[in-house]
Amino acid sequence: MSVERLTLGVQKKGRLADGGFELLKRAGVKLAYGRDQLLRRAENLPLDLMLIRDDDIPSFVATGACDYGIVGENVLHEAKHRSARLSGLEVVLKLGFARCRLKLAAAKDGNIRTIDDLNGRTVATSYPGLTQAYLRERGVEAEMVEMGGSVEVAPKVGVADAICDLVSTGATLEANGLFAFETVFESEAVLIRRSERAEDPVEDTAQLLVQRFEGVIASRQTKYILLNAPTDRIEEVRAVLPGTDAPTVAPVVGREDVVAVHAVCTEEVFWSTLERLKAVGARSILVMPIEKMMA
Ligand code: PRT
Ligand code: ZN
Repeated sequence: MSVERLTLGVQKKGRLADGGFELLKRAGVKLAYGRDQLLRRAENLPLDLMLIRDDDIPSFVATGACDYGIVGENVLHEAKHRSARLSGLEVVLKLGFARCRLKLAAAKDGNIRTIDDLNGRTVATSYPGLTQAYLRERGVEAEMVEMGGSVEVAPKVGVADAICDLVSTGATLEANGLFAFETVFESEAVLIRRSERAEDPVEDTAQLLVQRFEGVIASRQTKYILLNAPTDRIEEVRAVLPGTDAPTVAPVVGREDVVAVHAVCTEEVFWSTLERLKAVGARSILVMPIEKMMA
């Protein structure tokens, strides 16, 4: 019996594509070479990627053209505001990349300082649903001016009084003389599917993929630390190690006063962490990335 193939909607080109392909690669998905512009076949799993624009991913998943999709939460929620048909989509997993914030911003030298100043004003955005809902919840009535891109130029050219746009580093706002005064929505890439999935023929592949994605996400921030510590200061060393509950302590041949410590740290290890470890007597400290993890 042939296994049903899972179709995963992925952005064809852009920020979500970059992170999505990296995630799939780290999850062990090998893509077969192909000329097809729309479908890419995985050669080692019953999985096909459908390469489309990120804005189309929610409706492709909702209609069943794709079983699952990788999309920004911003696009997912905006789509839900626009169409009741898309309310049956659910987030399976947060993927931890393409993080950004949808922010209200206005000219630094203008007279808009807070969201209350937006009453009776115009706001340029590619996210009118999210923006309008946020403002209405706070009792602010503003008119949305929908734009497909280059939203940051709207105040300068007189298209709108303020903007609501995605921000990651803030450099675009800065370059256009704008300042952000309110965060409307926080977003990252997510894996989505339809919530109603009676007798799902791709369930096994989906479970395997989700488990591997979880492993990749966990291993991204997890580090393996090796160090030598004075035997009588082991508790102090342990207190400094971030996000570890039970480090392994092993003897060092020929040394009574020193032990070797191995620990998996689930939190970020900073240079300052190493400096604090050194201050409590740790030496020969190594921090190594973890390639794969499975609980
Ligand atoms: O062609 P297609 O429709 O598929 O691509 P797209 O142009 O719509 O998407 P793309 O690749 O730009 O973004 C896809 C998704 O990435 C978005 O929906 C978000 O979920 C996420 N993302 C994360 C961002 C950003 N960060 C981001 N900084 N999307 C856009 N930006 C833009 C923003 O609109 C602004 O113009 O980058 C500029 C601001 O960046 P900073 O660093 O200057 O603050
Ligand atoms: Zn798009």
